[in-house]
Amino acid sequence: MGRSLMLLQPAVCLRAASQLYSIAVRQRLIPTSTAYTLHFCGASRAASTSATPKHIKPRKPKGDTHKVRHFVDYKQLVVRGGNGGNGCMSFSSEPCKEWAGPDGGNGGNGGHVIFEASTNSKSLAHLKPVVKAEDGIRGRTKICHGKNAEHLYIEVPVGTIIKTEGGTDIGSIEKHGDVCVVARGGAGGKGNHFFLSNENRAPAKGELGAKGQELRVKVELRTMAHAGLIGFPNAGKSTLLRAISRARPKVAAYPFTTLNPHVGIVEYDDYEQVAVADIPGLINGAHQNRGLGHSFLRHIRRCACLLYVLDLSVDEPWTQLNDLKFELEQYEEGLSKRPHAIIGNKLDVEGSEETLAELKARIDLPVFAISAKHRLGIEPLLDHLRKMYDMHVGESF
Ligand SMILES: Nc1nc2c(ncn2[C@@H]2O[C@H](COP(=O)(O)OP(=O)(O)OP(=O)(O)O)[C@@H](O)[C@H]2O)c(=O)[nH]1
Ligand SMILES: [Mg+2]
Repeated sequence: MGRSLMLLQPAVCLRAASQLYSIAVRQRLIPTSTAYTLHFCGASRAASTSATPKHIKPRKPKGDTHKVRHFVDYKQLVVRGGNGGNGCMSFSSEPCKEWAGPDGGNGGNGGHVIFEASTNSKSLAHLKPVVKAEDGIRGRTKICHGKNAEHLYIEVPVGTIIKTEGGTDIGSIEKHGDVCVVARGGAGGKGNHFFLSNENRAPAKGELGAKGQELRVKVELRTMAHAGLIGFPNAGKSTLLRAISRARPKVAAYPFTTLNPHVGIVEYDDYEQVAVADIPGLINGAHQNRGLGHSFLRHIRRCACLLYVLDLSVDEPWTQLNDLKFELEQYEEGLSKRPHAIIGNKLDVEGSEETLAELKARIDLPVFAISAKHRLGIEPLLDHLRKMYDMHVGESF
């Protein structure tokens, strides 16, 4: 058999192999996408040798379900430690030892509520409004001590800040694996056996378990995304986020379509991921709580870089830029001066090229002219985003 195979001509072997392959594909033994996947991996490796990492298109197609998940970066919760178990008060009496003495066991300690930073957790959406750790088990007769309750560990993203209702810091969690005890469990009560002494041979007291700590806390994220899209309503922020990531914020032709921030991930061919947040539209007077007010100016504070999205289809987009910067500055001094880039959107609209030329003449910063709807001019913008990310992310802000 081996000798006969060796005698076969290479061309015949190739033909036989291709026939076998086509039979296997037809019978679905090999997925038809294999060839494509191999080609894709080759392309991405070839690209990664270039100096600036390139943006790669999402590999998985977007799902066809209409489930939209928005990003939660702030929550108020009630946190309760577990109560301690009660100590037992009991006296032992056995057939041949009638006054055997006190035998009440101690109660177990209640569990703490502990927040643990994890890189697997990205948002605070999973936190329930009331978080309670388990109670300790009560003590029993025959000196049976109650079991201590397990501590309740809750995963939160790295960079979570925990404050009391009044604003006093409880703790902040800065790196993966760090923990912060938010509410302590109560200690278990002592049983009457604990109080046995030479002076008191029949202690008739057992302690109640202590109550667990109960607090109302505010949990917030220090960083929401590496870059935030900031602009007036209808500027096309959500359309842009849809074009560059797998996120699916709602897009519609009326203002305030986006009411909660959405975060999308832009991937590069060196496997770096840059998070971009679509922040609800700002209007004049937002710093005085007009429109959606302070709640989303707060989101902007949590972005390392800002991307101002201007609408080139309006008459004077440069006034939009000044207004946006003014609002940010009124909310927090220096906020508008964070590393930023300016995007002129809706380049496809008639007359926008003249507006763009005037915009460029009026401001001394480079403008990335794009059409988010038709995905034009996206590549240079994503290259610049990566440069900003490499230069500025990690700076304290
Ligand atoms: N012609 C054109 N229309 C666009 C472009 N980008 C967005 N639009 C349209 O502008 C409208 C508003 O887009 P959105 O992405 O919802 O705007 P937004 O900035 O997220 O608005 P809010 O969520 O209300 O703040 C939609 O009708 C989009 O189809 C573009 O590049 N060209
Ligand atoms: Mg929107």
